[in-house]
Amino acid sequence: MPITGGELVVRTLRAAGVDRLFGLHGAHIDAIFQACLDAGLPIIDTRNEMNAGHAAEGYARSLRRVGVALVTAGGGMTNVVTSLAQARQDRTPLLVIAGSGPLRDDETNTLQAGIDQVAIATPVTKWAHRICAVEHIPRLVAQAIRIATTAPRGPVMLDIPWDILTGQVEEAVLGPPPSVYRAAGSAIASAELARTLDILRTAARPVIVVGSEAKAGGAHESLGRLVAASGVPVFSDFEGLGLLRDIPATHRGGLVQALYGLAAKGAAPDVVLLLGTRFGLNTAHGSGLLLPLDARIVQIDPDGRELGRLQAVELGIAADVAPSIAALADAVESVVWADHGAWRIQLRSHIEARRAKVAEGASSTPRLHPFHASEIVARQVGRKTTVVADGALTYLWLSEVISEATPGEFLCHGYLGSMGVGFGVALGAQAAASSTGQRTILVTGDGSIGYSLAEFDTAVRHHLPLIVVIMNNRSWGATLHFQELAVGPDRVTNTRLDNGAYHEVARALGADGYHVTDKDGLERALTEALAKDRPACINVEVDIAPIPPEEMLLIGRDPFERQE
Ligand SMILES: Cc1ncc(C[n+]2csc(CCOP(=O)(O)OP(=O)(O)O)c2C)c(N)n1
Repeated sequence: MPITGGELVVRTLRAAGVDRLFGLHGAHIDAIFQACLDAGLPIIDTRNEMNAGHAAEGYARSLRRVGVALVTAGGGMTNVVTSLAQARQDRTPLLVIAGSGPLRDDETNTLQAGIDQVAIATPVTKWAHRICAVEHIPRLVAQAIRIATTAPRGPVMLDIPWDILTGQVEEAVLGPPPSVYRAAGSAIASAELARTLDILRTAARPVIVVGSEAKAGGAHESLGRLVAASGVPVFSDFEGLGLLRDIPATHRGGLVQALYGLAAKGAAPDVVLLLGTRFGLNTAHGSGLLLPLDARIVQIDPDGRELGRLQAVELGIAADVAPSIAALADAVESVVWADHGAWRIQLRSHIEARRAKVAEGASSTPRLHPFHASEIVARQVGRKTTVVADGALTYLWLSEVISEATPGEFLCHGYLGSMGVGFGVALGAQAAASSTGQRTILVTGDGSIGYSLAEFDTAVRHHLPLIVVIMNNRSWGATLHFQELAVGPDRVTNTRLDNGAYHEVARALGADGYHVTDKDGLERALTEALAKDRPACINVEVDIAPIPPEEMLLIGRDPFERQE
């Protein structure tokens, strides 16, 4: 029996456990759409390929497995480059399958062709490859998934020409189907495990900081055991926060930014165990403001290039993070630990003092204060909520309250810091709800929502009841602040967004829309939207003036130097 290239793609994806795709149609990739139709493999079709990619990222990050996006040749492929770049920076296992012009028409200026898609994708992927024979599809699709899902995880791109997707081969020439879609990672070796425990055991003020590779490996249970048995409090970078959801408040530090200011109290951590956390923006670079320069640091990461990138580490271990946490958790029981109770209480009061300081600084403003709006959102968040954050001032305000809200999952900007990615990520997170049971709330800025307003239509068509809260300060907020603070208050240009009845756009596309201007209105709208099983947009008018503490830090100033 002959089988088409499109059918082979779908068969291989199915065998790898892929249960849905995200995409946007084009004739070049129709053979895959037809095969999905026959195989009953659902495709969530977005209104821009950028969001097909981001939705596949949101799905992958929520379910800790590969996410797949299907885009057409030419513009379809170039539209998804931001998603590839983001997945690379976040280490998200993403497979983008891009159609391309027929091989037989190579170099003939045919439709949507003539660009080297593999070359475009190469710098922003772990692997980019063109499939040039129908019978190679099973092997190369399996290889792509293996590369994407093996630590350090990341994106891959397969370019499949039109005539390879519509071409046929006889089943008989195919050979056995691929067997390995995901390679097992290797845990920390025993000598290094013993040294790590020794460094941790002899510390006076130790902390653990977890990042994306720990979460992607599903270390929730073993991290809980490690923390409970050792008594060492645990923090996370922006990518790892979802891992802390089951850690008791006594041991949960929240986002690593909470460590700021401990040195001034003579209480900086003396030992830091980094589990899949990479140095960079999340660690205030190598400044020592969060992770003291004289602390003894142990860093475990699957990528040797990350070890000691910005600060000296005493022990750098290239190993898969989740199995290493499991190995540490298994070993901690046999160690005699100091009582870190007083240290944990000191940390907790430090965290609470910061929260009180931010709350105190959030005095009355002409419009709703963004901190107050964030607090209201955080109150409605819990174990069953996935929070996606976009915008800049928006996520920085949210960062002051999100740790204590303990969302089941938190999907924020990573090191790419690209505005407008959130809607796609939220679509994917909500699509994962059939497995996770989570309800997704996207908290975003009025600038960022503009990239993806048409995706309310996607949410409506696919019955994805995500809630979009727009912190509408009528500006590209963070860049307006940048102009005011770094260039001069009289130099504000091209950063105001004075229109913005975004709730009406959502309504026009079939979603529910709310326009709110105060705390009670936001509380009511959120409660109502959460009670309904429909997509909703809550357009919240917030004040532009207040400066979040973390924005002060970003521009090199004391976070609490000035509060509006
Ligand atoms: C794709 C992209 N374009 C531009 C920027 C530069 N930028 C950083 S923050 C920002 C403003 C974001 O405005 P908004 O989404 O309204 O969020 P707010 O800061 O007001 O919370 C811009 C334009 C970026 N980071 N990413």
